[in-house]
Amino acid sequence: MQFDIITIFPEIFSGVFDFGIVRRAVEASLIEIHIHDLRDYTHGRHRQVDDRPFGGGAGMVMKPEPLFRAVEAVTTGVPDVNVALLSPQGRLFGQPVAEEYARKSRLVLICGRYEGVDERVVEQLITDEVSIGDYVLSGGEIPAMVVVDTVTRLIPGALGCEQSAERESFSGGLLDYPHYTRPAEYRDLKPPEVLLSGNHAEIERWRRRKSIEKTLRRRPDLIRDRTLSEDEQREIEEILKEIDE
Ligand code: 9WO
Repeated sequence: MQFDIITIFPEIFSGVFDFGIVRRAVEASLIEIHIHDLRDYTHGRHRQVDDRPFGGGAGMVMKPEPLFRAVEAVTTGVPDVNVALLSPQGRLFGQPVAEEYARKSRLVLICGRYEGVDERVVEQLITDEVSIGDYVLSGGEIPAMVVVDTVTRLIPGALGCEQSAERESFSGGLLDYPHYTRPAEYRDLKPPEVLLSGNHAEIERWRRRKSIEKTLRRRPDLIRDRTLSEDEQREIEEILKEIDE
């Protein structure tokens, strides 16, 4: 996967991709991350990327010409490329959208600033408007980092065998189960016995159950929106009875 990020603040990305799984994915050539300074696509001495809004009002709007030039420079000759604008007006970015992007070979991420981008850019260049949540930020750069991180983890080979994608929180649409590590006793606090039992079938059952329990308590919407197997339905009925008690 090649990510192309278009921004007026390229320095924001210094260092953020230099750690952990994303760094390893770059080193293994599983991904490439190209940061493009929008000002490099301006003409004229002022390198102007914004201008006053038609119709008046506060703030500035990102001019269309640099964005058209930048997107065309990055996408020319590339078939089937998603051009995503990070914006609070977009479709909510969640694990399903991340999985869709992880199957592509290219993704262009446009980071808006000021009051937003000229609507002609949205209409002509953008294939996806994407929001990472219902809050207003100062720009699309942090959301772009979120997209790169989330999508990278889903690219085959990006996670070590220790951290299999299977185990991921949300992979089954459920929340994660609780984790414990050494020491086996700390200030009189002990992990659940089953985790020390060596009985791997029992451990797996316990983890599944904790996942479902936590999801039912904290995010029942995630269970409602899922298609459940008969086994899962039976387990949920059981847990619900216990929670009632
Ligand atoms: C500002 C604003 C003020 C009052 C009412 C609505 C409003 N919307 C915005 C707005 O969208 N400002 C943007 C700031 C303009 C483009 C870049 N900015 C941005 C992107 N803020 N938040 C995001 C963003 C992107 C993806 N997911 C979550 C937030």
